[in-house]
Parts: sequence; structure tokens; C-alpha cells
Amino acid sequence: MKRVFLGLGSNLDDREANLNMALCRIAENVGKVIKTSSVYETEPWGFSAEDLFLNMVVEVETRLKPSGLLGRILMIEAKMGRLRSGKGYSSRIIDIDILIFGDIVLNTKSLVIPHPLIHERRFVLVPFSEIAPDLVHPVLGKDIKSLLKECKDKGKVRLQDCKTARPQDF
Ligand code: PH2
Ligand code: MG
Ligand code: MG
Repeated sequence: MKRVFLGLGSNLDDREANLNMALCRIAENVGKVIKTSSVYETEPWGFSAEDLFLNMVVEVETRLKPSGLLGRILMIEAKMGRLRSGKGYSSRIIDIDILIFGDIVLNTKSLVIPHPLIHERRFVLVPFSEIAPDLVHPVLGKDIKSLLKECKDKGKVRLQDCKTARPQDF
């Protein structure tokens, strides 16, 4: 069993429903949901779009290997109607990113673990430090709360009042 942290994001259609649907599919196809952060409304990072994101981070316990987990994630995104178009960032119904996978460090063409941009993104670090402030990043050797303190990103991240599913709902 490995503890995995996933970052969820949506900036199209009913964003809250999309996060909830993704959580249900993760519980069915990946493993037990241990913790869910609050939901935050965040400015698009790395590209411009009118539509603000909802982002959250979840902790899941899984027996899958990294490649198996990636397969399940891509299936969930595709089933939810995610369209992938060309290069660069674009708005999306749902995005599920593997942030940390136990203490695994992996660098392949299709998958880099830990996610290489965790420390540069407030939309990840704010929800992440809510559920795992003391977790040490296996490559950077610092805990999540320190990465947040040192983060230079100025993107707006605002706590959103919504009823996204809690671990006890699964
Ligand atoms: N995801 C991206 C690029 N930019 N910005 C925000 N606020 N939230 C995201 O989830 C996000 C992003 C690429 O996956
Ligand atoms: Mg992403
Ligand atoms: Mg992604």
C-alpha cells in the first residue's frame, strides 16, 4: 500500500460537480480516499483564461503502481469528457495530477513523480499544506508548509465555500 497525493482541478462547466465526480471515480478505481482538502478558487496559472479554477488535493491509499495509477487517471479524465488539444495549457473539465507517490522518484517520458511544479504553484501548495503540512518532498527534502512559505507564486487562491465530498462519504 502506498500513500498518494493527487491534485484535482476544474475550470469548465459545473466545477464543483466535476470535482465530486472525480472523487467518486477515484474512490472506485484507485483506492481508499484518506483525506480531502478544502476547495479553493484559483487564478489560471501559466496561461490566461476567463474561467477561474476550483482546485483541491486528496490523499489516497492504493495498491497500484505508478503506471497503473496513470492509466486509471487518464481513463477517469477521458470518461468525464476531458478533451486534450495540442500544446500548452488550456481550460478543462477535469485534471487529475499525481503530486507525490509515497517515496517514489520517477522520471520517464510519460510520467514524472513527484510532479515537477509542486513548489511553484500556490494552487497546489495551499490545499496540500492543509492536509499534509509536514510531508517531506522526496526530491526537494523540505516539507510542504516550508515550500508554501518559500513559494514566489502570487496567484490568487481563495477558500471556496462548497460541499465537496469528504472521505467519510465513500
Ligand atoms: N492546471 C494547469 C495549468 N494552470 N491553474 C490553476 N489555477 N489550476 C490548475 O489546476 C491549473 C492551472 C495545468 O494542469
Ligand atoms: Mg495539471
Ligand atoms: Mg494533468
